[in-house]
Amino acid sequence: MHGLTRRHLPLMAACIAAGSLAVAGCGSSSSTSSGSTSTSSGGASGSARASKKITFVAGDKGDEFYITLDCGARTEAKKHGFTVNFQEPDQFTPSSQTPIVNSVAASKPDAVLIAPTDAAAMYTPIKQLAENGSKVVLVDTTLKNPDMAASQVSTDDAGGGKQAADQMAALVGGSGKVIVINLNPGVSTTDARGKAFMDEAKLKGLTVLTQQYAGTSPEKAASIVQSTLAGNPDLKGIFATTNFAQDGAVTGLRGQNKLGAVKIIGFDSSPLQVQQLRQGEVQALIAQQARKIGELGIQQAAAALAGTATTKQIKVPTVAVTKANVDSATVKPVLQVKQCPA
Ligand code: T6T
Repeated sequence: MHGLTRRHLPLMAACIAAGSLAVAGCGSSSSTSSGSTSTSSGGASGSARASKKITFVAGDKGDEFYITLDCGARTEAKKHGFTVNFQEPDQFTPSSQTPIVNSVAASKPDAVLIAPTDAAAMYTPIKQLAENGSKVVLVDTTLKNPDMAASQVSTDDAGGGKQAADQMAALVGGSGKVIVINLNPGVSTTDARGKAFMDEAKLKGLTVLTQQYAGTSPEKAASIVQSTLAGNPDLKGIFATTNFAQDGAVTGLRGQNKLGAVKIIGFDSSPLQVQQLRQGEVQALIAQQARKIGELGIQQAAAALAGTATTKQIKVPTVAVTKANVDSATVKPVLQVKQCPA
């Protein structure tokens, strides 16, 4: 979660610097009051570029994946002299994200980085952003029709799902029952992870019993695990496509005394997920390079604003993390953080 210092002080400074309360996150409107803004005078050489305002609309609040992506965006934005305003919907749902997008559209930032919470339902509000004059870069998730986007920067989610299935097959010895606990249907990233896992798991000889959706509720994920175990005490593995699902899977297995006996592979690398990996409750994590996605997102926004060529689609590879490599120099930089380093 964000601390008060990070959230409010830079926001106030940026609002004063912007000389306007109309900047998203500077006003008192409840839909934008969770925003934080950082401004840097370094990097840009006094050109018009220095005044560009970027807003990053995350998928949900307090989610360390988006916090880490925001850190990468801020680091890159500094180099261009851009400001970044961070907006977090309360829930990972179109109904929570849409009012924020509408409010951001009204404030007309130069560019918006956004992670759509639904590949279809977020089309109209995001199209409106572009029609209001903001350059749009889709980060993390994307839309079925990304026609308004200068670029889409995401993880290679299908590659990550396949990687998870390969690891699972190795962990359970090439056969046995596994399940997938997913987020919500219609989310581009997690849909791709789940599908690729199931396709590859079947090829590897595993039996995929079911894919079920727990939203962002660890409690729901825990109850999916418990009810699956009731009918399938020989369950061998769980693929959790998000941190929320992983947390619930750990709770569900703990309740049945099955931690370690049933293997868990999680997606992402939040501090809690890493702790569960270190404790041996989870056997592997498929980590995203959230910082890198933020950096690339800003680079694409900068190109769009400068009128130079953008790359329509960028896919960033995942990194497989185990207890054995979690402290290595390649893995450490991809682990998620609760707040950006000072
Ligand atoms: O896994 C991330 C993100 O990539 C996905 O699109 C939605 O869920 C998360 O935010 C969970 O941290």
